Amino acid sequence: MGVSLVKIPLFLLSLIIFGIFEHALAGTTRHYHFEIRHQNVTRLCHTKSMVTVNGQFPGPRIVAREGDRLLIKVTNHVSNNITIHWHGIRQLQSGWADGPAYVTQCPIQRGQSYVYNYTIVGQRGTLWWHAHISWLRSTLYGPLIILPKLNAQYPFAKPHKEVPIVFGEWWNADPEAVITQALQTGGGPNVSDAYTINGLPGPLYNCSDKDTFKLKVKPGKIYLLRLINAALNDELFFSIANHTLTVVEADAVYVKPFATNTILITPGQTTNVLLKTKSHYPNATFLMTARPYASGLGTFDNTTVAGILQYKTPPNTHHSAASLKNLPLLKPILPALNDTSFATKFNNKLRSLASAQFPANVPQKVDTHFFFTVGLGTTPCPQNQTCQGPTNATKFAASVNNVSFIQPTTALLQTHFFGQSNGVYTADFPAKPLIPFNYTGTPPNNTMVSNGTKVVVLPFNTSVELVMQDTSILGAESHPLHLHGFNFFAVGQGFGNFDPNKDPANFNLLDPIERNTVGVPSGGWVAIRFLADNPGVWFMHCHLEVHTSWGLKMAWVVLDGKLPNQKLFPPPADLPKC
Ligand SMILES: *[C@@H]1O[C@H](CO)[C@@H](O)[C@H](O)[C@H]1NC(C)=O
Ligand SMILES: *[C@@H]1O[C@H](CO)[C@@H](O)[C@H](O)[C@H]1NC(C)=O
Ligand SMILES: *[C@@H]1O[C@H](CO)[C@@H](O)[C@H](O)[C@H]1NC(C)=O
Ligand SMILES: *[C@@H]1O[C@H](CO)[C@@H](O)[C@H](O)[C@H]1NC(C)=O
Ligand SMILES: *[C@@H]1O[C@H](CO)[C@@H](O)[C@H](O)[C@H]1NC(C)=O
Ligand SMILES: *[C@@H]1O[C@H](CO)[C@@H](O)[C@H](O)[C@H]1NC(C)=O
Ligand SMILES: *[C@@H]1O[C@H](CO)[C@@H](O)[C@H](O)[C@H]1NC(C)=O
Ligand SMILES: *[C@@H]1O[C@H](CO)[C@@H](O)[C@H](O)[C@H]1NC(C)=O
Ligand SMILES: *[C@@H]1O[C@H](CO)[C@@H](O)[C@H](O)[C@H]1NC(C)=O
Ligand SMILES: *[C@@H]1O[C@H](CO)[C@@H](O)[C@H](O)[C@H]1NC(C)=O
Ligand SMILES: *[C@@H]1O[C@H](CO)[C@@H](O)[C@H](O)[C@H]1NC(C)=O
Ligand SMILES: *[C@@H]1O[C@H](CO)[C@@H](O)[C@H](O)[C@H]1NC(C)=O
Ligand SMILES: [Cu+2]
Repeated sequence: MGVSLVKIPLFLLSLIIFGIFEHALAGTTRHYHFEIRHQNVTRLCHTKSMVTVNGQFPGPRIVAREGDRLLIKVTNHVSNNITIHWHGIRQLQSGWADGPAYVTQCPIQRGQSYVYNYTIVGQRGTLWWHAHISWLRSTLYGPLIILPKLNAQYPFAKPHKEVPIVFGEWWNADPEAVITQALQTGGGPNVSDAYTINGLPGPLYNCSDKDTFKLKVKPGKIYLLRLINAALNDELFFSIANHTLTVVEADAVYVKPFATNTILITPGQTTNVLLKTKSHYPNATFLMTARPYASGLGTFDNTTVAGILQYKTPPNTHHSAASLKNLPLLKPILPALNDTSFATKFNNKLRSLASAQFPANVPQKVDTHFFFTVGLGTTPCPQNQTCQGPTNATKFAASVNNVSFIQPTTALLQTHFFGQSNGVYTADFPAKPLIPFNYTGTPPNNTMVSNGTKVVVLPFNTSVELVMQDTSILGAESHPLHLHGFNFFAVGQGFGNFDPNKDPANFNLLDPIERNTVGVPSGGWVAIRFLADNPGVWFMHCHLEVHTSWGLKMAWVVLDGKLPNQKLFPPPADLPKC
């Protein structure tokens, strides 16, 4: 599939560099080619021609080491406009490679190529890549694995094997048609038909037995599972029957290890867990399952994806292939679909490792405070149309501080860099709600949102504290907010309305979790801190794709600093044009 002549020498070249010169160099340059093409894929007895990278679904795995440079040439052969985002990569001074469409770049149009060029600085762990335009990430996604520097150790037992486990969401229909229709009618989009593990829905769906992910393990070993939630619209619980998982990393940051039977992972988040297999061959086969944590009122896909954990039998044992089949299949018990109490307890267990080698550099002083409401609202139904939003007379919308973001027709970063932002965006994004109300109380009568392409401008090195407050305007709901260009520390969270007089006293400034995507609790708030030390334009949005489509997004513009290493580089020559 799509093995071009150009590809082989480059591939060999990267092998040679990886194999021979890696020992000598501080960082290696790794080349990848992403050819965007259609590929027919069948799941649940439905065949779809889907947009893929290199004909693969899920897409190829990128493996690099901390300190490496990645050069990923993306060539678009399909009629959809494409951009790719490297989710969680800091992109220090390389904002042109970040990827959100119309924020850091114009899309790559059919027949065009763009080389994403960036260095991985001070990060190691599991991240992922995905398309960042419309709903194309439903099929365009894959793991981005950053190994520690050569000879560096994990701060936990060396695993016998490392296995990416990527959760996705499958529609029998074309997801692009699903969101186009939803935006037109103003109603909620049709929910997916299945969840997937590494692209496979598993045996709990009709016509899906053969599409089951199997993890074959040996007894008495430690496996590192690299969990990635690439689903579009659903936070997920995940568990393996009769096995305990030890969480060791979140969003490519080491955490204080803790054991749990079930993990919660929002879209956009990654979690590394250690799975210690049983010391002897067990008398059973085990299901691993995932299904949603759903806090909102809307309908959602409430189905369950399953994979199989199977112990490999050594040769010459009484366990024949036939007897293996007859083993009981044990199923894990997952929390209820609306178990907010589990979600809260789980999130409270996540702490930065905060060791001498991996310190938690929590900003201790704050230069600027922000308070953003996040949640759903409505826009008017156009005349002569019936709409399917609330009361049938409106369309669903979503906003931050009541501003529903309007996507520009040119990229924000370009207009910022060249001083041409006039008429493209305004720097008046509100630092707090213009009209305060009881955010988690009785909903206000007026649910209409305002709109605009508004940004916050931050001087270089501003220390930011941002409280994100869920609203109950159309029902409380957890929102996984993702910030591009930075990791942040989640220093506090709570239910109800944030109280600026009482709540900061309880902030954890010692070992809070450091990450790039955090769940704003349903009917509650989360406080984050970050240092704006990366010049560029940085998108922030809900990682529930439907909320992003409805406008739950905004951008931060971080200005250059004075020193050369505090400035954004000029754009690469092949940056796509609008
Ligand atoms: C997908 O299947 C359709 C119908 O069988 C066929 O016409 C088309 O060529 C296939 N596309 C690819 C990329 O294989
Ligand atoms: C990648 O970016 C670096 C830093 O800007 C630059 O020196 C290098 O030439 C770029 N490489 C390619 C292949 O564009
Ligand atoms: C699995 O867990 C259940 C409930 O804890 C227990 O009864 C059963 O013995 C376990 N089976 C195996 C094979 O570990
Ligand atoms: C394995 O299962 C068989 C049949 O169910 C049972 O007789 C046996 O005791 C089990 N062995 C262990 C170690 O659980
Ligand atoms: C899932 O949703 C369907 C349709 O709303 C409902 O009939 C079914 O009972 C739900 N299943 C579970 C496990 O909640
Ligand atoms: C969760 O859902 C169950 C029914 O599915 C309901 O009885 C219960 O009240 C709900 N809990 C919360 C906290 O909403
Ligand atoms: C609404 O429909 C009527 C009758 O079909 C038509 O006369 C009118 O121009 C339409 N208005 C708009 C705003 O489209
Ligand atoms: C909206 O329209 C649907 C279908 O036409 C109807 O069932 C429902 O009662 C309406 N809801 C309201 C609030 O008018
Ligand atoms: C906000 O609404 C909640 C729920 O109705 C209520 O308990 C709370 O007292 C209200 N807060 C304020 C400040 O009015
Ligand atoms: C909101 O609507 C209710 C019922 O329609 C009405 O009683 C109330 O006065 C309204 N409140 C405001 C502030 O307009
Ligand atoms: C934005 O708000 C203006 C003024 O309320 C309105 O006319 C316009 O239709 C809105 N645009 C969108 C895309 O919602
Ligand atoms: C692709 O992007 C270009 C530049 O923004 C735009 O003009 C064009 O309409 C887009 N095409 C599609 C199919 O969305
Ligand atoms: Cu959301």
